[in-house]
Amino acid sequence: MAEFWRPAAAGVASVVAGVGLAELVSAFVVQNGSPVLTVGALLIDLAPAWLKQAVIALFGTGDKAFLIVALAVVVLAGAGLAGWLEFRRPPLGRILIGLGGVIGVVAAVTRAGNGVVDALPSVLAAVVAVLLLGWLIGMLRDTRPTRVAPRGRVSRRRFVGSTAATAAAGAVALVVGQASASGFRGAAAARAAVRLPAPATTAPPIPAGASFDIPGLSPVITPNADFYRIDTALQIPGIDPRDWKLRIHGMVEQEVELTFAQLLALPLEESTTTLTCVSNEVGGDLIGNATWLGYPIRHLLARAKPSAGADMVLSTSQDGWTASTPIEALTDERNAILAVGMNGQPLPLEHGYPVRMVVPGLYGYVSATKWVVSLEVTRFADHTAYWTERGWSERGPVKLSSRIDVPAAGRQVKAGTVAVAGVAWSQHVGVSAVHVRVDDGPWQEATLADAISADTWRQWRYAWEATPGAHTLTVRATDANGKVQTSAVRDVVPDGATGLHSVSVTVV
Ligand SMILES: Nc1nc2c(c(=O)[nH]1)N[C@H]1C(S)=C(S)[C@@H](COP(=O)(O)O)O[C@H]1N2
Ligand SMILES: [Mo]
Repeated sequence: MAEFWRPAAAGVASVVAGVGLAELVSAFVVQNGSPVLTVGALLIDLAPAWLKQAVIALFGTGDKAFLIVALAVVVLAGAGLAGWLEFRRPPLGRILIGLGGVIGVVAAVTRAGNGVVDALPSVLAAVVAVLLLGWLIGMLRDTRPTRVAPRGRVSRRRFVGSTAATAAAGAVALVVGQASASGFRGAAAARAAVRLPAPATTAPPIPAGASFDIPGLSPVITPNADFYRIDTALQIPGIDPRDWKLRIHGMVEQEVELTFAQLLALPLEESTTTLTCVSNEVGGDLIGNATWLGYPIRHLLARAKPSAGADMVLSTSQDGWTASTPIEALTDERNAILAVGMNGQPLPLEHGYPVRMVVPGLYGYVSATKWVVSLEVTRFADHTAYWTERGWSERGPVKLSSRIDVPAAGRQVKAGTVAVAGVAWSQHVGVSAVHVRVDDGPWQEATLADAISADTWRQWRYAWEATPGAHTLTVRATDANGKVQTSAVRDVVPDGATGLHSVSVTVV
């Protein structure tokens, strides 16, 4: 076993150095070839719906950090194995590293918008790692005693020092490369320079009665920094707004092209819309409400004149992600927009800068394309979108739901009057009532805050006369059509969770 750890360490050091150098090269020379990010992105694309859901359920918006850590563990284990194999049976270790390089090349060239040059960092990583492994394993062999050199031709210490130096150099290159991914920095600077025009139509003011002042209750407008983030982008697309263009094409009479400057020159409208993820579990936090600034997509589609047979618009992000939206959701009177602003700021990079879609009433995966660059008018029969190819439903209307924010689950509260409060939503329909039940008691009507519009969530509160003991609170919303939120428990796959949110608390 003694001769497992030394060759394994040589393998790890070689691979860290190869990958580190490649990250450095992809930060400064070849933009989109980062082996770590492209292989991670390939894994995301290959992941089935249940796996995506399991990772989001476990790690929430930390799903990407989890992926990177998991990938690192697998790569390092593979590198250790390669070192050991190389020591026992050369050139098996170098062959294993070569195979890893092939995976990197495949991942790099199959990314949307990538070309053959983007394979260079992965090729470089593999070549450098193979050479270093050959060198380190050769040195390790020379530490063994021979007849002419009874204590070995090379000291153990020199092998250990070389291995450590190789690993350290690789780690530094990796960190510097990651920290200076230049496309991203450029986009941040360009965003800082954006001056949004004043809206031609302002959003209806938020009624004073839309917010209750209850600690722990979600604010009615979610600050940008707290807004949930869900997407497949390990590396946020860095788009220079001067290069941004939207193409509207497909089954249209007239193709339309729009630059960022042209978009900003249009009469922009402000609207407040609640966005929700289909992966949001009952009671979950993958939901937020913002005031958006944008231009109605229906006006742009009217310019393009869709053909009669079209029933879907396939929107594509600059990184190749796609969503299929029923065309009527983009042409009817609802506020489906191409958004450029979020709560008075240019869109944050992670929320789709410079331009995204926001469509009231539909889950994000079928409507809210960030970094959007293309709208293809087409038919559901002719095209499928990113998540529909991975087991999620073709249609994704948001389901009526409600959540208890306070008291938080597991809390201890004092007997007497306790404020129970939360939010309820049924985008594009509106919420008309919320009821709360204590244990198996009757449903009691909660007080609703004023609605901003049918497209936003609504706060609610209920004054509970709490008696000592363990209690369970359950919430249920009713929409503007009189439909009551179902208690039937359904999983998020394929088209959104149902069931009622409950929290258990102890009253003392
Ligand atoms: N380009 C791109 N846009 C995307 C996604 C994505 O993976 N890539 N995810 C969608 C999903 S599933 C949701 S729920 C919303 C989330 O938007 P947010 O991150 O701004 O909250 O973005 C949508 N737009
Ligand atoms: Mo989502």
